[in-house]
Amino acid sequence: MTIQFGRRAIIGAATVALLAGLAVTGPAAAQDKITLRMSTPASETDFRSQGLATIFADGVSEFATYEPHYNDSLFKQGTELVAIARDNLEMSITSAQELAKLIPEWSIFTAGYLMRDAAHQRAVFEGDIGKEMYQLVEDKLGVKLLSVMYFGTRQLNLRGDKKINTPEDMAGVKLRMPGTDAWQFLGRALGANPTPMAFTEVYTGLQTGTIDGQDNPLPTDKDRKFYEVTDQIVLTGHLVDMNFLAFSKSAWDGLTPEQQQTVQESAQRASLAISETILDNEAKIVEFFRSEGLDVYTPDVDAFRSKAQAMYLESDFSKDWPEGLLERINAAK
Ligand code: KDO
Repeated sequence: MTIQFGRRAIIGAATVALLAGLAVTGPAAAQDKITLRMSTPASETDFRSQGLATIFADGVSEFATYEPHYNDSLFKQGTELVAIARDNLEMSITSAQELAKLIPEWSIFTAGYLMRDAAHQRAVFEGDIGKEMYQLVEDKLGVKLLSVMYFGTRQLNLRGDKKINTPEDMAGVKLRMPGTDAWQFLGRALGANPTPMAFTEVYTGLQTGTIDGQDNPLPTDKDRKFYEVTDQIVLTGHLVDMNFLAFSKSAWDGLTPEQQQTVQESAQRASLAISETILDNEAKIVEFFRSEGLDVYTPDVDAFRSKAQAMYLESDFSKDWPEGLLERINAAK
C-alpha cells in the first residue's frame, strides 16, 4: 500500500490550530506551541521528509509546530545527534552509523548483510532488542528514539561500464561512503576504496569524476538524480538500511503524558507509512533506471556477502557487540 503524502491534512490542521490560537484557551493557543526543529541532509521531496511533514506534523499540530530543515541547512550531516543531546535541536532522522559513533554497541546494526529485509528489521526493532537498544541511547546520550523506518536497501551506483561481479572487481573503485568509520568500513567490506563525502556533495562528485560511485537505496538515487551522472547500478543489496526518528529528551520531558503519547503514535504512523511507500517504490523503480539508460544487474551476491560477513566478525567493531545479540538478531522473526 502506498500512502500519499498530501498537504491537505496539514492545511486542515493548521486552520484548526489557528482557530484554537484565536480563542486563546490554554495549551492549544498558537503562542504556547513548542517548535520541533528537525534537521536532515535529505531533500524536501525525499519520502521520509514528506511522510514526516504530513503525518507527523499533522499528528502533533495541536501542541507543536514541526519545523523541518532540509539539505543540511541547519546542522551538518552527522552532527545532529550531539546537537539534540545539547538541547540545540529537537529532532533528526538518525542512523545506526551515527549512533555507533557515540555508542559503540550500536555498530552491530551497521554490519553489511545483517538484516534480511524490511520485515526482519521491523521485527528486531519493535521487539525486546529495540527496547533495550533504544534505552541504551536514552541512558547514554539523553536522546529518545521514537521509531524505526525502512530507508531502503543500499545498492552500488557507479560511473563507467566495467562489470562488477565480485568484491575483487571493486578493487581501486573510489566509492563515496558517508563520513564515519562504520560507513568507511562497509566500503572496504565491499572490496572498494572508500572515500568520505557529505551527502549533499555526491551529485557534483559523480559529475566531475572526483568519485567513481556511491551507494544508496534506489529511491534516494532517483530523488537526488544520481542516475543523470552514473552508468550502472549493481544490485549488491549490501545493507537493508534504516533510520530512526530521534527526539530531544528535554523536549519530551516538557510534554504532558497525553502529548507524549501523541508524539509517539504520530512518529509510529509516519514511520510505517514511509516504510511502506519506500518498499512499494523500490519494487517498481528498476525499470525507471533502465529507461534512463543505466545498466542494472545482479552480481554474485554470495561472494559479496561472505567477504563482508567475515570482515565484520573479525573487525574491532564486533568486540563491542553485546553478548548474544547477533544470535538474537538472526533469530528475530
Ligand atoms: C548517505 O549519506 O548516503 C545517507 O544515505 C546515509 C543515511 O544514513 C542518511 O543519513 C541519508 O544519507 C540522509 O538522510 C540523506 O538521505
